[in-house]
Amino acid sequence: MKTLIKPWLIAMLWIGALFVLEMPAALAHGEKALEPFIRMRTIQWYDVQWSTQKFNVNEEVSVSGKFHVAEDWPVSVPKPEATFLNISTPGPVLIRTERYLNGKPWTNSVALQPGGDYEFKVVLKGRLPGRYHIHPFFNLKDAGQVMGPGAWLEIGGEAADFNNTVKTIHGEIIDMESFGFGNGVFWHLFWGVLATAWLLWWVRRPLFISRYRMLEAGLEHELITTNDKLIAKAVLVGVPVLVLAFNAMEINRYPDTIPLQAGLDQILPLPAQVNAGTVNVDALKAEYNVAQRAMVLQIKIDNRSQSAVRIGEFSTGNVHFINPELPAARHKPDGDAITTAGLNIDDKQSVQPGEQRVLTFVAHDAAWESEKLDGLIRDADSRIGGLLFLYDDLLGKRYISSISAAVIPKFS
Ligand SMILES: [Cu+2]
Repeated sequence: MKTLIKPWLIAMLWIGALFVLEMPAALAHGEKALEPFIRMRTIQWYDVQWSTQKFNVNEEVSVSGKFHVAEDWPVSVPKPEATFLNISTPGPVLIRTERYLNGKPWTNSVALQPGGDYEFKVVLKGRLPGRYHIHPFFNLKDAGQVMGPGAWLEIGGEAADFNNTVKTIHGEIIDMESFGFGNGVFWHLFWGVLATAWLLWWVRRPLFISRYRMLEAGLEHELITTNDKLIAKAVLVGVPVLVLAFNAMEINRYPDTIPLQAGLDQILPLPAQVNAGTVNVDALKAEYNVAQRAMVLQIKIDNRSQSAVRIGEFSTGNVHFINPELPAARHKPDGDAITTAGLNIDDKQSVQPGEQRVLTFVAHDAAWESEKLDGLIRDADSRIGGLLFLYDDLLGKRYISSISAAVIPKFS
């Protein structure tokens, strides 16, 4: 017996060890699951910053940033007519206290305009201590979630210290953690018991086969008794009366309430950026070199601004390719979005004011593969989209262009 168990034990240990080795891969939580063309050509995040990444329970943290809504919105993705900016967390580890879009308080869903730029800010409060990977993300109606850059947040302190009280419009202070909890439990139990009793009333009797036989024999009248009918009538009348009566009681008890909002907020994009019409960038073609993990993009820059500009950064799907020769482009990363110096431009000369120039840049990094963005070449919609950041040589002013092009894969 002993000799039989041993090999099994060893095999099990090996399998266990393999799972443990695989653990780092399991840390991700679906950020890369969405098709690359959706991550690259819908919501294009930039300048996303957390006010702090280490704070305590009850302390506030805010995440702010900008996003561009791609002009080249994929045809297979429903238009962003109802969208909601949310925060992805592993459970209720934070609570959201405030949310703003373009500086305006924002509670409902909003329609976004392709081509527009928006600025957001979400204020959160620490609830459960721990270390969590948190993302701002967009829920697009009928399309899914587009993740923004994630960041590790470390919440210290004690869970028991969390306090979540609000003042009602009548000045009463209530604890949001427990307010109405007993009421919620009571009504769930009440309807649960009623529904179960109704089911049991029927289920306790012989079911399908025997009833089918009686039906076949023409005895259907005996299937439903007078008691059945009486109870059915009582439920039919009793339930609506009960609902209406308790509703009337609650309205009486809380005469001034604000209903849950279900409208659509109307918030327009930021006023056309200062760069609109100043530096125009048009993507001419894109090639992805599979072996080198490099995207080669040919673009045309039309510089109508007052000073010379250079390419500083190309960002797509939360990966930032920085031109290492341009110090101005080296910015604080968006959370822990991938920032790499893998941006090479064939023509190092600045584009002069009034000049139009075609140039090619290469964005190369293993991130194309590790972020599963290279899956693009196997998609039915093999178009790339991203933001190109150009910098003014003199003032360091930044111009942002959303570019897109069809991608042709190169396998050698
Ligand atoms: Cu994450």
